[in-house]
Amino acid sequence: MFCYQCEQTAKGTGCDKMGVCGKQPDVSDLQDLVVYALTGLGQAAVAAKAEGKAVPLDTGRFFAKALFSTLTNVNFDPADFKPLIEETVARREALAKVLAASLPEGPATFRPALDLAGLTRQGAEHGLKNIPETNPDILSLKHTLIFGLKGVAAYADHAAILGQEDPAVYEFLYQGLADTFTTDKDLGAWVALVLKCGEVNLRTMELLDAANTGAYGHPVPTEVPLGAKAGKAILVSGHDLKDLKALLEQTAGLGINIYTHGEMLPAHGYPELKKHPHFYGHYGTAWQNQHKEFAAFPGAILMTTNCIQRPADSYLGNIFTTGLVGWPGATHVKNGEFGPVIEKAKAMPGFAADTDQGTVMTGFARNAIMSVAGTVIDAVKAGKIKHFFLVAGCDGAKPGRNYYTEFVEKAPADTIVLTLACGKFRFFDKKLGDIGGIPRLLDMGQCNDAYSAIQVAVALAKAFECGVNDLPLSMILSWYEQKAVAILLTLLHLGIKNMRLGPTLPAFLTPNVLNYLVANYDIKPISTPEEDLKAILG
Ligand code: FSO
Ligand code: SF4
Repeated sequence: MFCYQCEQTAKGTGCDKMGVCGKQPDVSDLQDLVVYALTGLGQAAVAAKAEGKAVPLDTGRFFAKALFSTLTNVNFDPADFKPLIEETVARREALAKVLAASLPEGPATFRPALDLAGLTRQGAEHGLKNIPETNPDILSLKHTLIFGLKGVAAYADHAAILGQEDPAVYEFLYQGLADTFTTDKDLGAWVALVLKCGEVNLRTMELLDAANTGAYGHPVPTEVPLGAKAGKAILVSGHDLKDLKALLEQTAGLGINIYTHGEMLPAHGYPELKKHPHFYGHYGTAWQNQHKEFAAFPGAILMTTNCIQRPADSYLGNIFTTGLVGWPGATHVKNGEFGPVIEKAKAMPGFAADTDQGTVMTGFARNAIMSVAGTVIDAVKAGKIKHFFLVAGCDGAKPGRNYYTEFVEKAPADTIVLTLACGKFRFFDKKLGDIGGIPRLLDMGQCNDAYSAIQVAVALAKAFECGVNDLPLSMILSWYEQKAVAILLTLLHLGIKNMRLGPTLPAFLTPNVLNYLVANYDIKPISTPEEDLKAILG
């Protein structure tokens, strides 16, 4: 195995014995084989387009799902990858049959082994290091593109689940993976292709925004209890709002309270979700704390997407996976049929008593912020708001991530902190007060709601008649997995400069590629909160 797709990669260079995330070598090799097989399907789809032949829309949907299953902390179950590889090849063959041209030797002619052991051996021969490329900088960009495409695939899958699709997104997924097996593009063309991935991701996040707000309404500012209510309980983690909605409907009137965990917190702001009286509160913090937090939860736990960690034996029997998530030994439920989760919650003790642990606010997505845009703009003009910080991205276990907590604590009282994704759990319950009625800490949502932040930044730039880079706005980003890579590429595509990125820089960027980003975008690693605040606020 060799994997260096996420921030916590071993020694900052790559996991090659076993994943720091818990991914076993066989799963890593099988995931590489999924990507290899998808590359072949991508080549077939590109060839079909060139011949004017249609690629079924559901092939795009499948492609996104299969790629999503290889993201960090999504699926650790080897058995789940065999059917994905077989379906990929079957779909490729169906396309190959109608093509006039024959497909090149390689991923497009690959024949999968018949059993899991054989597939694992094949996967070991088709990893990231086996992609045809002699120039290390171009190889770095090819890997960046693969990881960015994984992020796009995740958001495309979420959007498709709620009925929002754009064939152009799927076409880019096909083309992007197919291009990793070409050798005719120079460094400049590869930089352009990687930035194009950011552009396609923006479109994908736009689709997802339309999907979420179309199905559940625009989020509204909402106070969410952090304590518990006496009674039976189910905890829902991940990003999938449709699963949450289905569970809320299936538990109506049963006396079971539903709690969010991790990235599901912003779900409390959606009118069509918050209307359910038993959608109670939020439990716990970010994904890397689940061992401790899940072990103490007295009800069933449902993982809808990443980030799952190896469940401790004490709660393996209470945790359920759905969608693309998998863990060997954890019960997987399909098609929104949550009966087993509900039965487990009924059989478990639930919370014995009410506990008060305060509240947090969420629901400050673009619509909510735009509705007070006039007040915000006046406060900036009157000098009451000096600066905005977007402190956003993922959380993780590294101690260096305390930077983000301290940064928010030390941000001066005349500044506003916008946040999104699971990195917010480093400071989400801080009471930062308000500026003329505008809360100083605004939770805009999940990682995909970076779309909301971009829309707000563009609207502010318009109001102040300047570019986004000229606004009193700084981006302080934390990254962990491949959705964050896709968002970073979107910000680069938009020409955003001066971003600060941590806790460490991606291992998959070579020094030359990094230098290019520094020279053209002034992107910098985080230093200390004091130094960075001083440099930003002058
Ligand atoms: Fe976090 Fe995990 Fe949302 Fe990621 S829970 S780390 S970027 O999957 O998706 O922010
Ligand atoms: Fe290592 Fe991250 Fe890959 Fe897991 S996802 S194997 S931690 S680089």
